[in-house]
Amino acid sequence: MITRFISDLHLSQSRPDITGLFTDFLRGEARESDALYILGDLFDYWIGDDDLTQFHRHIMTELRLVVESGVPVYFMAGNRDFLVGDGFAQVTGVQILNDPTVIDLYGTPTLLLHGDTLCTDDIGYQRFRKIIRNPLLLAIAKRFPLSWRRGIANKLRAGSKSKQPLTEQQLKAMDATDTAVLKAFKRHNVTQMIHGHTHQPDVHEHPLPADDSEDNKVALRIVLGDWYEQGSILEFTVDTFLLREESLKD
Ligand SMILES: [Mn+2]
Repeated sequence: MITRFISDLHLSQSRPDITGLFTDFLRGEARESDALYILGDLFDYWIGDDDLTQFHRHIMTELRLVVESGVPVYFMAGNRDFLVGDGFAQVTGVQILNDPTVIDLYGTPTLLLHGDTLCTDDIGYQRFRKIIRNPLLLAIAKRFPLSWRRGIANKLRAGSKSKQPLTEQQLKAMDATDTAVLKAFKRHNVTQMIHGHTHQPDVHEHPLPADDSEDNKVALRIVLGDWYEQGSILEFTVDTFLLREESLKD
């Protein structure tokens, strides 16, 4: 059987092609999974579980059907959809995971993160994250009227370049740093990590500091791709894995 991981779909009403690819995935191979993990930025913006647009209802129904087919679906918030909450979980049956979480992936302890906490060179972003993820501020923000939150989201969105492919320099500045990656491996005592956020799908091998008792070990870090010009799916089985793309239909 297969456990599947996806992230950074940035679903929005303005991209029916991506939404279509995702719903095809949910109606098809997702239902033949041991579990489906969504590691953040499923939505381009999520301003609260009370923002029940027709588009959001559609996505929630599709997720519910996967859960009802018997496949556990897990969601970890990204920087775009950290306001996904209990209301979303109740309607969809999706289980919310904290960032970070360690799971047992076919016998290997595996660290799951959205990935933004690893991008420590992006100092401006880390400062912004600290402010917007402050629990007190979040509690207040959730009480803002929906129309206010929509206004704020639209402003943030207009100022964001997420709709454009990033330059190589921008990508490097927002990539995970080796220091943060090694720290995370150590802190959680794992040698396998899966995350998204950087939109740079790849498989990295990180040599770990030498250990007296054993030979030098290597830790595996798999970075999921975004769903912008294609889909990106990580498939894990008991003995192997495959990070693959799914083409958009013409
Ligand atoms: Mn992100």
